[in-house]
Amino acid sequence: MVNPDRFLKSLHELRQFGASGVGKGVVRPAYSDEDIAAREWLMAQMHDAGLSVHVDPVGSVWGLAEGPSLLLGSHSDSQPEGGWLDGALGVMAALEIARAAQESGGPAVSVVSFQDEEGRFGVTTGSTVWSGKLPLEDADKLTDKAGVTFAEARARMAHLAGDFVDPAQFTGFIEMHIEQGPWLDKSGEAIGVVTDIVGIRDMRITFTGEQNHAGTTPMHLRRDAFQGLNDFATHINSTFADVVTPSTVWTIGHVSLHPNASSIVPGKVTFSMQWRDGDADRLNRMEGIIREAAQTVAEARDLQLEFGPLLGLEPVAMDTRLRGALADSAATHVPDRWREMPSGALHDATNVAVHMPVAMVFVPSINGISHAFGEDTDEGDLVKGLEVLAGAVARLTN
Ligand code: HGY
Ligand code: MN
Ligand code: MN
Repeated sequence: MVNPDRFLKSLHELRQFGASGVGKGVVRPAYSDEDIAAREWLMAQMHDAGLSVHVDPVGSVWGLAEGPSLLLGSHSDSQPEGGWLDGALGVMAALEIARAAQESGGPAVSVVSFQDEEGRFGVTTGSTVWSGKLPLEDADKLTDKAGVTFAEARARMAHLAGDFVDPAQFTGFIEMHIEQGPWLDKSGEAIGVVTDIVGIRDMRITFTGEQNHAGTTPMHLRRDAFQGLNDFATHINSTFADVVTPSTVWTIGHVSLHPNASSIVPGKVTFSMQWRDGDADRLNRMEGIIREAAQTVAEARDLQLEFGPLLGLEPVAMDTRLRGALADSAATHVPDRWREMPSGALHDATNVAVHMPVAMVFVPSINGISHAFGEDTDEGDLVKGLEVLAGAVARLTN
């Protein structure tokens, strides 16, 4: 039997690593001191749960049961400004189910916390490398926004690291997560059983113009990198209209403007361009629009244009059997208060699907807030999620 109090206590304990001081916010980006300390704490918890503890070369932390096992988990790194549940919930639910399994003599449940799910370096970097989609040598060259390489960052965990874990020992993977959107909260439902996870593309774009004096440079002679970005954003917003659906999303979330001073015409801007959709064809068509829009703007404003590497993940459908076990369990624990739904957020499950059947279960996010300090979920709903997950594990392992 899972112990809801012990599960909630563990979640609150994990929150202390990088607690932001604003609400239940957390600042625990991958490979920060707080992230590494949290991972060391998690290793001790896994050990106490009778699991064999292992850290892989990228810093993902594994608690392995003996023999073939069902894998549960998520990630424990956070966004630069994140909440206490994004990722942490799936790892702590997994840990609680593993502890309960140890107390009752089964079933075999392993636990994972993947590293850099939140993409300080790539997109779900730790699980992407483990899946084999991204060779470690290529990942090592990725840089964060400050220019630190992935190789340098993961070296901070080298004293803990062993080899990659063999996926053949796992019979499937289930990731519990907060919804991070508004639908369950709005409808008053407690559980979402995920049907599929959207795909994503992510690319850095740089416009280089000419840095100059903001008082003396006539408007028609400027090669202003910021104005290039402004034109680009307006251009794609109108051109996408012919291609997108109401569930397509795109975001320019990070902008680095040089030299970022009031009295200087900016000479350079590097920004992130990210887009997501459930249809891989649409993602490709959007890429075409983005490249063309950037080219058009660069020519019109006499800017140099540079595209960074295109990172991405394909849309993935959840496994029917695992998803069915979650649906059965939800129908038992919260009859009439659950639904099937797609995931607009990315998850490690997308990468794990390369190796084994995967499924996901959501609990509501209050007001649909996530990737922000205000992220929260009613504790009653967290416990419902744990019970639905435990019920699915029992159905799959009996
Ligand atoms: O961005 C995402 O969807 C994930 O939370 N990293
Ligand atoms: Mn997450
Ligand atoms: Mn996230």
